[in-house]
Amino acid sequence: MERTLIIVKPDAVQRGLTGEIIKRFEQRGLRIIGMKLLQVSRELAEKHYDVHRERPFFASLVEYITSAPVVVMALEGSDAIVAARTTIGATKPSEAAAGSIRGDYALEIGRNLVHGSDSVENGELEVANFFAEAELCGGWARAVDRWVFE
Ligand code: IDP
Ligand code: MG
Repeated sequence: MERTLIIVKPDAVQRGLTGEIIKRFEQRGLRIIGMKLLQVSRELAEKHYDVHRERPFFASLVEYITSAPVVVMALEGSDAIVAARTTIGATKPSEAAAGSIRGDYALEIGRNLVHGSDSVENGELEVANFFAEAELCGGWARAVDRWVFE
C-alpha cells in the first residue's frame, strides 16, 4: 500500500469544491486514513514546497497555499501515488484531461485546486509533515476493501 498526501487548496475550499474533490478520491477506491482542516503556516508551506524554493513562482506559491484554510488528507491504496495524480490531472489545468479534477474545475496553474504527492518517498514524507502518527488511522479496514483491492 502506498500513501499520498492530498491538499484541497485554498481556492477549492473557497469555491465550495471540498466535498466534490473528496468524493472523487473516495469513489476511486482510495482509503482515507487522515483528514483535517487547517490554515497552513508559512513555515510548513516552505517545507512542503522546498523543492521549488529557487523557482520564480515560489513566493506566490507560498502566498497561495497559506492564504486561507485547506483540507489535507492522507490516502492509502495500491498505486495510490499515480492513481491520485491521474484523478487530479496535469499541473497546468488548461491542459488537464477532461474528467480530472483540474480538467473539470480549473483554468490556471496558480489556482489548480489540489496537491498530490509525486513519489512513494515524498508521499511518506509529506504525510508525516502534515499529520502526527496519532492522527492517522493507518491500516483500518473497510468492509469493501476486498472488493477494491485484489
Ligand atoms: P503539481 O502540483 O502538479 O505536483 P509542481 O510542479 O509540483 O506541480 O508544482 C507545485 C505547484 O506550484 C503547482 O501545483 C502550482 O500550484 C505551482 N506552480 C507550478 N509551476 C508553476 C508556474 O510555472 N507558475 C505558477 N505556479 C506554478
Ligand atoms: Mg508536485
